[in-house]
Amino acid sequence: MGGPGETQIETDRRLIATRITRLKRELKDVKRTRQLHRQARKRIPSPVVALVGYTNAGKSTLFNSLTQAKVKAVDQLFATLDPTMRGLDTPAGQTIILSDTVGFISQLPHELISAFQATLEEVVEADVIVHVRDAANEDTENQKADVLAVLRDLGLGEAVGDMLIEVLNKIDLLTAADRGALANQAARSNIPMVLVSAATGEGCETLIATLDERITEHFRTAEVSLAHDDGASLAWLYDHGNIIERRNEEDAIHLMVRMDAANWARFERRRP
Ligand SMILES: Nc1nc2c(ncn2[C@@H]2O[C@H](COP(=O)(O)OP(=O)(O)OP(=O)(O)O)[C@@H](O)[C@H]2O)c(=O)[nH]1
Ligand SMILES: [Mg+2]
Repeated sequence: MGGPGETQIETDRRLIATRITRLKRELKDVKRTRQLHRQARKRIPSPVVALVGYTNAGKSTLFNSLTQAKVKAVDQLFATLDPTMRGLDTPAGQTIILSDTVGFISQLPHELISAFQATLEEVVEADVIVHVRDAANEDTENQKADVLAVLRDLGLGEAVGDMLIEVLNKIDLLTAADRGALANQAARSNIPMVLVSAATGEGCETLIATLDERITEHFRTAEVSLAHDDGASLAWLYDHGNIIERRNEEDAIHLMVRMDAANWARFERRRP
């Protein structure tokens, strides 16, 4: 407790100040490890799926339920660096990297905003964004608006386009009628919407199938052959795509490249 004469408000202020200092320190650690594993990840040709959403929506629970019992080789790269990334093998035979993120909160204390945004760099680099929502929370629509506003601030408004998936979590807490209404809404939605319960695992298979579908549609793997003196194209491909395989042969450099559709189109335009 505080010194003699300290009022309750003063005590509260002091406790909050201590808490903010601690959170700032933790966020700095997060930022450092993320820089490290981002370098590690450059070597892994797998799409990254970021779970984003309001605080308490169930992102970490979903992260665990999607990846449990599936410890992948790629994890060895991350496990010690950052426990918030884990590999997942899908039924379609793809490996995806799931990334758990810090939840959004409205009216974040302004001292925390810049530190918080640093942790969201991860989201900007993701290939797919899964917006996890607490469908059982009465404030769920406002929370959604807040999260979408943050995504827009990150420059991820319209650009995210078809790589945004909405997950309506905690359906185990809903009445059958509410579930039915949500299922209807999901069926009419422009963006993929999946009903799940991270707690019971219900809907998780559908979610993974949806991820599989999006990623398969979006990314294409193809072989590219470059002349040995075409260093510019080579650098461009390393920058924009994932080089899965590289063979330097006498006639040319042969690459297996995985890239999204927009970048393939850009690459075609670059070629004479
Ligand atoms: N009933 C029910 N509870 C859930 C479900 N998913 C998560 N929860 C609970 O919701 C609370 C928050 O879950 P978390 O996974 O920690 O939420 P989060 O989105 O990671 O939260 P932050 O990390 O703070 O952003 C926990 O008490 C979970 O047990 C669900 O599907 N059903
Ligand atoms: Mg969490």
